[in-house]
Amino acid sequence: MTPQVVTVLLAFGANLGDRGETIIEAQRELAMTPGVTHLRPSSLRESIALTPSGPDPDAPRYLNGVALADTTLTPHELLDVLQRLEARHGRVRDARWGDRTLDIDIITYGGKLISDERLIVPHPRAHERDFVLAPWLELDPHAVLIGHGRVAELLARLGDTTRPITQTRQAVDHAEA
Ligand code: A4P
Ligand code: MG
Repeated sequence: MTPQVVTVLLAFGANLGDRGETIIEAQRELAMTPGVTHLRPSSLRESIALTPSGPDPDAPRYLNGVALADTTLTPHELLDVLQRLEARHGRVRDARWGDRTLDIDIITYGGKLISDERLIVPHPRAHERDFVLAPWLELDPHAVLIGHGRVAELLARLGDTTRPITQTRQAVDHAEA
């Protein structure tokens, strides 16, 4: 039986090290991962670090972006791949929402709702994050976040504090595994 192909939205964030290089390299590796095809990355934007006590202008700034991709991996297989990529790029898990070289979250997995001890999808905080919604809107002006509505309206309500970076849009090899 042919495995089902699902379109997913992944969010990338980094505020330590060479942030842009790390994200682009991780996207390249992901595009070459068996079971992942047609990775379509957004541009990267700079954002103020959001910490458990609110935005912190003194913390290292983040680069954030998202990518759509098609996958035949199950949600948990995909999470395993993403966590291996984070580890390979020096991610250390200490404080919640702490500074990091690379964070990759699953924002949506097709139209599926998932809630277990490892995975909550759609990502429970995506609707309140301009650094997720703004690049998503760039990729898909008609995007809808399950349970919250149109991404354009969510972002308009929230306001967009992210800043585009001047660096030209990253080229990711659309390597088909
Ligand atoms: N997990 C559950 N659902 C998911 C999902 N949909 N995608 C679990 C990925 N992982 C998911 O994540 C903790 C656990 O969440 C994982 O082991 C996985 O099983 P983590 O990456 O180890 O830790 P974290 O990222 O610190 O925790 P959390 O609560 O997921 O944080 P967020 O909500 O991702 O926020 N500020 C700016 N400007 N830009 C950012 O990108 N990111 C964060 C992290 C905070 N502040 C930020 C940014
Ligand atoms: Mg995370």
